[in-house]
Amino acid sequence: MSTESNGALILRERRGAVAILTLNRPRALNALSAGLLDALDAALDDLEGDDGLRAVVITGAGKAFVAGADISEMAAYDPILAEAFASRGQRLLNRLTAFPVPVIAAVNGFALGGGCELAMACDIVLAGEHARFGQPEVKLGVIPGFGGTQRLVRRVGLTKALDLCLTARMVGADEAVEMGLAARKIEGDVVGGALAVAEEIEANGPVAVRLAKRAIHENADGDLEAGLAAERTLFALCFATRDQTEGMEAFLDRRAAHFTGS
Ligand code: CO8
Repeated sequence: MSTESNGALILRERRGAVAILTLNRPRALNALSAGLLDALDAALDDLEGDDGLRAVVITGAGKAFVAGADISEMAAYDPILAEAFASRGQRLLNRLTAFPVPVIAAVNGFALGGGCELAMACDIVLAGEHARFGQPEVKLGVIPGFGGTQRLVRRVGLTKALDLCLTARMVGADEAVEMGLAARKIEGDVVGGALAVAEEIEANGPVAVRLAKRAIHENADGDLEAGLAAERTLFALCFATRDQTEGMEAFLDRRAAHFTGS
């Protein structure tokens, strides 16, 4: 627990079916303190049971997305506290990956260490013009602890993951997109860009979107046969939904589909 008040650590905004969570410790470049991790967990608790929710956008206040775990808190850790903090962060980031609706990282600035790890735990990473990604932990004499050594390999492959984690160099939006760390570069307002991406998602069948996210994440690390079997099951499940009937009828009638998410 932290002595910080959780109240203002995350700004919450609702735009129709999309929730925007703004990490709000700009004077510390939104560094992930224990209090900020608690506040993010609490925000997810509140959003999780919300049936009208179609996507979540996560961004940072000020010039950073998140400049990493809070170094002033970590400096005094012993191995026991470090393990507990890494577990805490990993559980929270796993929660984002497993979150029922798509989570979009609108990376407005520095996304370093735990910030890069947070972005990678999201489904779609959007890089604003000022985005700077990196895993600079080795500069501090430590290694990534919120999943960076694992998720970065899965996102960009061994060659680039080793490059970033061993040199601690930062990459901008263009290079992040080129290496597959970010899905798209957004010129101008990155949160506006994220809302536009959320709108693209909202136009699709809500149950299908959830199941597609699940099929991809749950089997990303397994073998192909197990993944294909899981995909078949979820594909079949779509045929128990009104959204499937509506989506296919609308296509055949040459009209827009009106999905109900059921
Ligand atoms: N933690 C705490 N405070 C931070 C952090 C941070 N990660 N990053 C920046 N700040 C603070 C600075 O101390 C400064 O505070 P103050 O004004 O009180 O001195 C304020 O934010 C502004 O920062 P700068 O003056 O340094 O701003 P610049 O624009 O000059 O530089 C940088 C921006 C390049 C982003 C620079 O701040 C920087 O290098 N920050 C640290 C980045 C970093 O190393 N991140 C990795 C941290 S380790 C990590 O994330 C591991 C995750 C897993 C941990 C699990 C293990 C237990």
